[in-house]
Amino acid sequence: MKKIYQIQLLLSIALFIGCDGETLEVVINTPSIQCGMCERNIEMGLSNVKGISASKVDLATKVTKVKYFKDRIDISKIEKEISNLGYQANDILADNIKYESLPACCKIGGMDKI
Ligand SMILES: [Cu+2]
Repeated sequence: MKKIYQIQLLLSIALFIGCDGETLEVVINTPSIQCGMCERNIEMGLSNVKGISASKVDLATKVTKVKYFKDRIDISKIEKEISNLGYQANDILADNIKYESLPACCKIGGMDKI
């Protein structure tokens, strides 16, 4: 029984890679995220960006995993999109105006003040 499970797992990995010709996944450091609202801000914001198929923010490790279509968008544009949402993405600093418009809890150190 265990063997069947392993074979199925291998098959599903192979299928995943096989169907994955067009999409890539990148892990972007988003060190300025503070809380659950930040997670939603980024995930909701990126869901509206053409060429991005999925994103998942991990608050604990402060990284954002992004799946994207490589022929429609690239990493530097994704970084820019995250910056435009008010958050740092790798070496790209957050857009200042957008950052200022974030709720206090989403600003750096904001969660310490609550
Ligand atoms: Cu937040």
